[in-house]
Formats: sequence, C-alpha cells, structure tokens
Amino acid sequence: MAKRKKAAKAKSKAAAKKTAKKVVKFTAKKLAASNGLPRPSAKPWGQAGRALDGVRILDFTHVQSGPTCTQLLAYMGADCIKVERPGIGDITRGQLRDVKGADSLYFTMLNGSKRSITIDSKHAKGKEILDRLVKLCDVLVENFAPGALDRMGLTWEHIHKLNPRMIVASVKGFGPGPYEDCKVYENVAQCAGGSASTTGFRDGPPLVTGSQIGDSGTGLHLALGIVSALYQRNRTGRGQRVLCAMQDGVLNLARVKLRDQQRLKHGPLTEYSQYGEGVPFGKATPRAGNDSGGGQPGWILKCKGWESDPDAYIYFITQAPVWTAICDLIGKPEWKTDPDYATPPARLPRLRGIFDAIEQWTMTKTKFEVMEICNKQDIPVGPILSMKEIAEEPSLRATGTVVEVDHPTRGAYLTVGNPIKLSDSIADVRRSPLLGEHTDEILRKVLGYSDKEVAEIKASGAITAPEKPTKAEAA
Ligand code: CAO
Repeated sequence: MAKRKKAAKAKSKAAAKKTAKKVVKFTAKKLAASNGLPRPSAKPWGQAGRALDGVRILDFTHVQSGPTCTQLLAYMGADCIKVERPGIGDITRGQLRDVKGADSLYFTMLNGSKRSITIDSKHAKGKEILDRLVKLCDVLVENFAPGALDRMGLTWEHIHKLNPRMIVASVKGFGPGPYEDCKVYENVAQCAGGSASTTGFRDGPPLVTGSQIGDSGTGLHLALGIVSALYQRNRTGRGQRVLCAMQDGVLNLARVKLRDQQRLKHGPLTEYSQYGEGVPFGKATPRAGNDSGGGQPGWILKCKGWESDPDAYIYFITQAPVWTAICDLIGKPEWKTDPDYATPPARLPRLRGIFDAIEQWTMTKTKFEVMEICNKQDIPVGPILSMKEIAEEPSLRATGTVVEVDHPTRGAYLTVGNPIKLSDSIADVRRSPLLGEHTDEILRKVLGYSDKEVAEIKASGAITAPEKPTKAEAA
C-alpha cells in the first residue's frame, strides 16, 4: 500500500514539474510575442501600410482649426471623409481666392489627402445618410460654433447610441465657463490664451503672431487627443468625447509666460532686457520683444543688406559655453576676462551693449555667412528666412515638408506636408478634393447604396444644391 502511495506521489510530482515547465515555456513564448502584439512585420520599412490605415474619419470640419487636425490624420493614413454643404462647401474654398473659379490655397492647403461628399445635414434624407456614416466611421471631428452639431440632431447621445465605439472630437473657442457659447477665430484665441499680451515690444500694443497657434495649434492638440482615444478604445471598446478649446491650446503653447508670471512674485525677470535697462516690472508678465524665452539671452540682429532686404537679419544667442568664441569672433577678446562681461550674471545688465557690439560684426556679413561662421564654432544662430526662401529651399522639398501637388482646376501648388516623420509610415500627401468629388463613390462603396437608392438620394435634394429658380419662376 505504502509502495503504491509512494509511486502515485512521484507520478504527480513529475506531472506538476511538466506543467510548470509548460507554463514557463508558454509565458516565454507570450513575452517573445510582446504582450499580445503581432510579430514584427518582415516587410521593408515604409511598406507595411501607414500608421492610421483602417481608421475612418467623418470629417465635419471647416475653416482652419479642424481641417488642420484631419489633414494630419489623413497624412498618417486615415480615410478622411469630409462632409460639406451642397453647392457651398467649406467657406474657405472661396476665400482669399487667387485663381478665378478654383478652390483657394486657403482650402487646398488644409484639406489634402481627404475625400469630399456633399450632404445637406438638415435634410431628412441627408440625416439618414449621416447616420449610416456614423455607424461606419471611427471618429467624428467637428469645429462648428457651439450647439451647431446638436441642432443637426447629431448629439453625443444619438451618436453614442448608433455607434458606441465612435470618438467625437471637437474644437471650440472656449471650454466650459463664461465664454463657452462664443464663436472664436484665430486672433481671438491668441488674445484670450495669453499669447498677445506677452508678444510684441514693451512700449507697443499687444501683438498677434503670424503662426496660427490658435487654429493650427489647437488642431494639433485635437489630433493627439483623437489618437489617444483610439488607443484607449483598443482596451475599453468604447468611444469618448475629445474637446480642445482654442484658449487652452494657446495657453499650453504660452506656458513659459505663465511660468514667468509666478516668478515675478520672487523678483525681477533677470533674463528680460528690461531688467538690464533698469525698467521696473509691473504686475503681469510683460512683452519681451525679441528676448529669448529661455536662460540663454538672444536678440535679432541686422545683417549685410538690411537696408533694402526686410529679412536680412539673424537671431543670435549668446549661449554661455561659447561666450569666449563669441568674444574672439566680434573682436572683443578683452570681454573674456573682464569681470563685467566674463560671467552670465555680470552680462545680464549689459545685454543691450553686448548685442550692439555683436551687431556691428553681423552687419558686415550676410545672414548665411553669419550662420556658416557661427555654426563652425557651435554658436547657436538662426537666419530670418522669408517665405520665398522657405518655398525655394531644396532640403525642405527633399524631406517632404514642402510638397508640390497638382490640382485639376488650379494647377500645381505648394503645400506643407507632414511635419511629423514616421520611419515606417510614409506620409501620403495628395491634393485636396473638389467639392463633392467623392459623393457617388462614398454612397456606393462605403455606404453600400444601390443604383436605385443613389438615384433616389440624388432626386431628394439631400446631396445637391437647391436649384436656382428660373427668371419666370422668380417673377
Ligand atoms: N448642411 C447643412 N447645414 C450645414 C452643413 C451641412 N453640411 N454644414 C454646416 N451647416 C450649418 C450648421 O449647421 C450651422 O447652422 P445653424 O447655426 O443654423 O445650426 C451653420 O452651417 C454655420 O455653422 P457655424 O456657426 O459653425 O459657422 P459660422 O461661419 O457662423 O462660424 C466659426 C464659424 C469658426 C466662428 C464657428 O464655427 C466656431 O466658433 N467654431 C468653433 C471654434 C473654431 O473652430 N474656430 C476656428 C475657426 S478657424 O479660424
């Protein structure tokens, strides 16, 4: 009996050992597969599709902020279906027109790589088509005035019921609060987000910047929100709302100025040139002209030709580690050891004089000569490049940052390609669509309408502009 018991014990011990071995093997295999991810593709880099392949976007955006976001997602591979009002389309198609009868650059440069379908969202049949699109898309992106989407019947509740996986992403001017119902354009956001009050010269009015930090900046924020929501959806299986307020987006980009606001409580902002000039600070972060925002003082200096060329300037940074090289370059070797100039704190109250001296040197060279000489010495400088120079810069063409695309009605035009470079997801930058160019294709191939149904939709007026009354009818 004892012998039998002993044998059974040994048998079960061996079985347990075998199972444990199997578990270890299984876990190792699983780990090798990297947490459930598929095996690494064996396809050559750039040939395994694009990052957002398979993501379908119902693009209800217009003007600039929303279109910036969806264009970027389209460059990343998403199928972006832009819904536009029949006969009119995105208002920017006709704004700032440079070629008669053709879509403006305002529109074409913000809507590349998308498809266009015209649907009257207030028409009963149009609503039916939109509901079908909601069921088939992953993300709805919109930047209408507050309440407009709800007035179309596309409330969050309605969308979530039709498609619980859908992500609904919106740009609004302001977040919840006293201004939530306001319509907002770029410069309103720059002013409300803290950028304008901290831009410009101390003795001048607040200034807006040419970079569209309110519109394009918020579009970029929204794109990150959408991609994050898509990633979370992989775990939760459900969509969510993504909101980016333009005021918040601008403030996020101007955060160093909120930093300075808090530093003011503890004394003057010593890196601002106003400190060296003995001008007292007020209660709020002041405008700092061309001072650099960081701890390394900088300024814009004239270069050779500045009298006739408005862009013959260079940004020059007196970075501490290369101070001695700067002194030698501008013919002030004595500043290397002079206690008034040798250390960064000693230089702070003398910055204006220092930059005047450097400018005497930069004015003897073109901005590109300054660039070449300084970079050899590791001195950080940046030429003020005009848009003409940027448009013609071969290296920007080579990297796909500036792209020339063809267009059937306006001819070739330049656009900004994807500024975010992914080594395995090569951006596909194509021309913007004509108004309603893909209506038929989307109705049939995406939504599966039959010939008969398409004919009915066309006759209903849901996808076509209302006919203009004839003279006789109007009379
Ligand atoms: N079919 C039928 N109607 C349509 C439609 C379609 N396909 N697409 C849009 N519309 C309608 C909307 O339903 C809305 O109608 P109601 O007001 O009657 O509900 C109407 O067109 C106009 O929408 P809007 O109010 O958004 O447009 P606007 O030109 O008056 O305002 C803007 C533009 C940008 C100020 C506003 O949309 C806004 O504040 N957006 C949020 C902030 C933003 O993105 N600003 C940046 C803009 S870029 O500088």
